Amino acid sequence: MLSDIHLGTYGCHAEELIKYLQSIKPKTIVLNGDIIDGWNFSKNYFPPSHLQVISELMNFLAQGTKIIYLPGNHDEFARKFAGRKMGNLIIDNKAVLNLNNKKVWIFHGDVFDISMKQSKWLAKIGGVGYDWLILTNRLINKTLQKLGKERVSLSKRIKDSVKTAVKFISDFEDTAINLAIQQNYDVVICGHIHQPCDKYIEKQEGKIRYLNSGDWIENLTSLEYNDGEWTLYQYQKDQALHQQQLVLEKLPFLKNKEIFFNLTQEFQLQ
Ligand SMILES: [Mn+2]
Repeated sequence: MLSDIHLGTYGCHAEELIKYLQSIKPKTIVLNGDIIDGWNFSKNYFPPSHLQVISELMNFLAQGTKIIYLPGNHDEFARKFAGRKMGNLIIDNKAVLNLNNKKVWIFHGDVFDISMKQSKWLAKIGGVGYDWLILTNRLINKTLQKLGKERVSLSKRIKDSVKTAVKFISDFEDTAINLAIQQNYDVVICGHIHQPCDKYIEKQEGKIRYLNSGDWIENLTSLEYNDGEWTLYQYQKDQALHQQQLVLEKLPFLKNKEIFFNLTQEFQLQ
């Protein structure tokens, strides 16, 4: 189970992920959201290593691995295909699995994140960069001043939200845990908050195991299910894989010019 890969952003550790993907032989892969970062797609940053991650996933599909793709908020365009199946690929909003007589509930988790939904534009600006934000802020304030209105501070709002990040994480986990207990699940698995986790919680109302697959920007983690056991994989602790050489795809990725040539050569266009 992988989540929050954020292909198409500078932060994504695609090369490490390729090594990891080449080292595993899964029967099923759950992609739990924010796999491709659509918000940043317009920046046109998509290096060969990022393409190869998609290629590796396609190889898995071709070899018979089932992929359950649960889109997140950064790849929400794919949510339009929820409930669709294409060979071994399933796209949906959530997955409910029965593993070893345990009811497992899997979803990305941005559904809890109402504050971000309300200020999605603010989160997007945050992704573009702080400098740009300050410049925009200055411009807005100049305009506001001209109109005789009070100044606003967008950057402060973002800083404040960083301060509350710790609270945000525990709120997120609590919400997921309480809901999952209420709905009689044994295990609940999320992504979204980029905070890998594996913990058992016991409350009066019931008990639950909360898992989070982390991300491939900072933590480089995944969740593995083998012989009835969930474990948290951490690339940073995997010395064997660190030493392994990166095997890049034998097929060279085509430049735009070559793609155009291949496309047009039979048609004698010119
Ligand atoms: Mn997310």
